[in-house]
Amino acid sequence: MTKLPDDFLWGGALAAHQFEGGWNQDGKGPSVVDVMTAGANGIPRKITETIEEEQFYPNHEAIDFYHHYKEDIALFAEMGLKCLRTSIGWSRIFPKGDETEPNEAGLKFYDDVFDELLKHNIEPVITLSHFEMPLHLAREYGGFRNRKVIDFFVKFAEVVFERYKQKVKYWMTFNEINNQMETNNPLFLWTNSGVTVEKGENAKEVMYQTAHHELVASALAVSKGKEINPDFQIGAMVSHVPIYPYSSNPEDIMLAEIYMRDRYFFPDVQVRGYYPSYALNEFKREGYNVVMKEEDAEILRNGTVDYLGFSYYMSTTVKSGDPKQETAETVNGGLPHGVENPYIKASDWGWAIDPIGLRYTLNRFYDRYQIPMFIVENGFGAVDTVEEDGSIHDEERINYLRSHIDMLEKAVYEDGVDLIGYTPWGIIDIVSFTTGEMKKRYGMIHVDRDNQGNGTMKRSKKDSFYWYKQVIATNGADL
Ligand code: BGP
Repeated sequence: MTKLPDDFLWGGALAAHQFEGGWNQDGKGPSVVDVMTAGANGIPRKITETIEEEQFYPNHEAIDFYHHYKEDIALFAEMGLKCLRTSIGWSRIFPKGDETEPNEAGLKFYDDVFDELLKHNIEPVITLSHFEMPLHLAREYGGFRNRKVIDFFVKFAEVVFERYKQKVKYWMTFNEINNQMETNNPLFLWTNSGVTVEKGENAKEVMYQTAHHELVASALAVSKGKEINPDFQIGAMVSHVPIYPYSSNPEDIMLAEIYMRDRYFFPDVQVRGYYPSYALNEFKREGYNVVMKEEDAEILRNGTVDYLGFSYYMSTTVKSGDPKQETAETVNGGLPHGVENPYIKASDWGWAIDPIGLRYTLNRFYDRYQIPMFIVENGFGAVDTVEEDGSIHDEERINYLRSHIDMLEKAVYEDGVDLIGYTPWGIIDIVSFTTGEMKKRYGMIHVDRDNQGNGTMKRSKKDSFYWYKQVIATNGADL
């Protein structure tokens, strides 16, 4: 007897810019991630002004799904995936973003991909923008700082909703829309919104103004989608890293509570349809001038989402007292008061491994919002070893996924959470977002390609491929 509903959406998650390649094929324009160089563990990626000839850009070719899509989808089908989460490359459809007519070759590519998925009974779950804003909108308009970009995004959404309304039921608007809350990492505001903070500007004020335009864009897209097909299920998508208090010291408890507001701000607006009082109070207290139009409140109220999608990788912990000056992006999740949690271990990239945190997150979110939940990213980035005989024994990844699936099953079966699906991140090896590396592998399918773009692109099944196939075949009973 399984603990999950029969129609539970077992799947895998990907993002156009991290696996498609074909960055400039068939009319596609450059996106904000196409100018990001490779970094490494602890070494940030750089954002170049334009595409530089000699520079290696890991997302340009990625793993070339663009030319391997039939082979890869056949492998996903062999695993028994019920759904596949990926994104539509915004700049494949509108190369510059401000055109009036879409790029037909881009639309045709996704018609072919969705047809191939549906041929194998795999449900597409589509992210409209997964850090893939056309570079032109960032450079010429200033990204979502500029209210005009709302119209360009809604136009893009309308075109793809209309084109794929018979092929795609599950959508989400912006991937990890809340990353930009972490204003000490310029990578997030750039990839979320195509925005950079200029000298002398208040980063948080810029972020909130940008976020307001993006939240209005998300709500308008949801309303437009429901007009086009009332059966659409359109979600928000946030990155969630729960923040634990370091001790039962009330100072630590309250500090964690205050930090959690940063985690709740975006889903509060997208799920409830209005600004939370703690945010409006912050604007007033800090003197942030966030310009909102008369009609925005009604737009937000009418454009609330059907489900909450979120990524879960790790938890983080905060301790009251003097904030650490150095906020190491990984160990303490980039939080000034972040400290290591003495009860849990971390991955090679410093991401704390905490399966119970997933159950805790599901309970906190479900209790707060009372709408269906969808875990659309979860995974373990690690270095894999290809044995002499070509086999890949990725036990650590299996253990990570097994322990997290066990917890989501408890959240459904013991806690009564309404969970519609689970799509582990990087079902096939792809380019890491934060470092641009291939060696930080998440996949259950290995791709022969290294950090410098060398390799045959050969696909091979890891031990986790067979393990996950059995998990799906037994609807989560056999872990
Ligand atoms: C999330 C992104 C994904 C993915 C994931 C893993 O923030 O939504 O795009 O990249 O992080 O992160 P990384 O690839 O840096 O290991």
